[in-house]
Amino acid sequence: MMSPFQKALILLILVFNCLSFAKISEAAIYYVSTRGNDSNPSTESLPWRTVQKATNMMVAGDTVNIQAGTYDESVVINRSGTANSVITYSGPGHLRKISTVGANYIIVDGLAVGNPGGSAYSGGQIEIDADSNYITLRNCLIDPQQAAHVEGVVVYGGHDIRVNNCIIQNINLSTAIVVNGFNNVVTNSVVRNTYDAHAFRVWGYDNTISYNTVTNNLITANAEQNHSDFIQPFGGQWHPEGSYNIVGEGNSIINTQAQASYLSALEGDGVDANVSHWIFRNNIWANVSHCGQTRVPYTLFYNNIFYKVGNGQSSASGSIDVGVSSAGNAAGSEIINNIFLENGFTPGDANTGWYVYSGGIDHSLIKASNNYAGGTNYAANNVSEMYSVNGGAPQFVNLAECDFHLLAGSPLIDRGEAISIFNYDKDGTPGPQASVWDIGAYAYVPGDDKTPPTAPSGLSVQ
Ligand SMILES: [Ca+2]
Repeated sequence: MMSPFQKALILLILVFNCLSFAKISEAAIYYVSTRGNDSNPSTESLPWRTVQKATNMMVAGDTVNIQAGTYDESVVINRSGTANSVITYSGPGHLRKISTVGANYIIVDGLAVGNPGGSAYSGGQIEIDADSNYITLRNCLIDPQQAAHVEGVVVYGGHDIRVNNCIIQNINLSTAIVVNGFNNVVTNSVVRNTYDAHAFRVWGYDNTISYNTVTNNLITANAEQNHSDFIQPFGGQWHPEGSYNIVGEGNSIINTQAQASYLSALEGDGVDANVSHWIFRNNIWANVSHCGQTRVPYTLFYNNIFYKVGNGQSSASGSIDVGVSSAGNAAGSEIINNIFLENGFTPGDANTGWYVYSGGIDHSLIKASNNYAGGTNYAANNVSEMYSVNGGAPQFVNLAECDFHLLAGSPLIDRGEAISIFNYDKDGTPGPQASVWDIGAYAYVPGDDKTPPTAPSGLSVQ
């Protein structure tokens, strides 16, 4: 029988042990260098040689600093951090490939990733498996150096994946970023210099593609792919999980040969996956050679700008083709508060200089209103828009530089319809300004239009 004193002593020892245990789990910082050795202690002066050594050793809270140089490694990350103690892989080193397998709470920051050995292989340069969640890729350069059929980043199905401020380039006959799963975001990144490749393919649900720049997506003469898109989902036998509640917002797709979009609900055997409810808002498509299309129910286009989209088509087209075909039916779609200027095969054509309906889609199932179409005729193509602005100069700050902010005298100010599901413009300016929405991706902010001020008069020197 223990005395009260003995019991208290044992309790005290237990508490002390717990505190001691907590104290020893401090985060470590490791170093990897091309001049290192994996039997080193991994200090800055005595670093490891391989990133995989770090991958095998790190626990929650640890960081590895991968120093400059090329590491001919395809690293597999399969150990997890926690919500409060992530595992961080920090650059600037250059790896061949990174895969996560069942890993959570990982940050990959400032690395270059892609094929440094020059040999091609299938898959992506960064692959995040379906059992990996809470993964952040940021400030990375992802470059397969035109190796055919190699993707940049592939998210196979996890959630809470973030790709932020990365550059993905030199993608050939593949896709720069593939997203599946849910609650995943690709933002503030650049996709550039691709060859017969798509910038984005997106499946799953509640995923967001925002504030990215897509430019110089080239279509070569001997492409084995018949098209190249800014963004594409499809259903059918290959993707029965579908693609729905997807948001594309604030992106700039500029100076590129790709299609503006290519949204089809059905492909392959016609399995009816749920591909629907896509939202495009506050995006700019400018100097995009090929038009977009949607065959997806409830594709919502709000406050976008389409300028010189589809000028490279070989036949009549507009900027976006909203219709019905074997690929699906865009019934329920909405086209509101957008700008259409000089689009299509013949940009001045009254029928095709803006958006078009195709396949005999029932116009009454589409809501189109409050759009601006420059120099074209809204009475054409059997479309009658309510509250539109048809023709006249839109008065942008600098059209030649694709600065689509509105000048004070623009006829697009206060001509938009209030949209309930978001309330900001491409700059993040809360909208509507002055209580009434404007047409286009930028809300007019009084006094912020760069209009040369009127010279003051009536002043005198005292
Ligand atoms: Ca306004």
